[in-house]
Amino acid sequence: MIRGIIFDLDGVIVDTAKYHYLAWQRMAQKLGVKFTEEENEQLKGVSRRGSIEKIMNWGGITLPEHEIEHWMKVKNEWYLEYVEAMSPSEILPGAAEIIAEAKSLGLKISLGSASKNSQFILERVGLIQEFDALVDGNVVSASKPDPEVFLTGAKLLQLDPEECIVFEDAVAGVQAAKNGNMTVVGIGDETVLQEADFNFQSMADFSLKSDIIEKI
Ligand code: B16
Ligand code: MG
Repeated sequence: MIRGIIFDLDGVIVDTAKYHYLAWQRMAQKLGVKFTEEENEQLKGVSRRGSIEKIMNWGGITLPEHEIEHWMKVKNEWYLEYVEAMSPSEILPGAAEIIAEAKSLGLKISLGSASKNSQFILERVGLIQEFDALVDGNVVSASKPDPEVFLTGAKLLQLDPEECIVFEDAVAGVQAAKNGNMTVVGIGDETVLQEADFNFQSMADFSLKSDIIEKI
């Protein structure tokens, strides 16, 4: 029986990938390396450190540890300038409705995100009060596809993994949920997220009860 829902943040509730892109691109320009939108796609669900390591790798550069730390800090300050300006109008289509449906069904709700800025983002878009638990990059150390982020969410909701549904837009996130024995709904390109149990192009394309819960 399903008792809880765990939402990824970027790509499921809000599109912060575009702000990560602008901030990483600004850093890449300062470092004199190329960084494309296609490469940014590959950073979805990847931690901040994992992201800078990939960008250095693609650009064919290495940096000493103190410079890596410096650029992660500066990139995050630039990123937060964009987040600061976010409002509820940036909630992705359907996301608020699915959260409301989950509440009306009496389900508990957790976040399961790699971001260390998740609380601030949820505050900016006015959804923070909907969550019973927040699990993000400040709480867990292992990156997706390790299931730690989702297993911690289930634990905080006092549920078994089998009682939870995860919503994810990244391949590593779908794998993390499967590795944690949870039902996973892939949001986005079905051919990319083929390991998910259910696939929808967006959060606006289904009803939680009739399209997912009643079909498990
Ligand atoms: P931060 P998610 C992820 O969010 C993003 O998709 C990824 O691009 C970002 O690098 C990561 O969070 C860390 O974010 O720099 O804010 O700590 O999809 O796991 O909600
Ligand atoms: Mg995501």
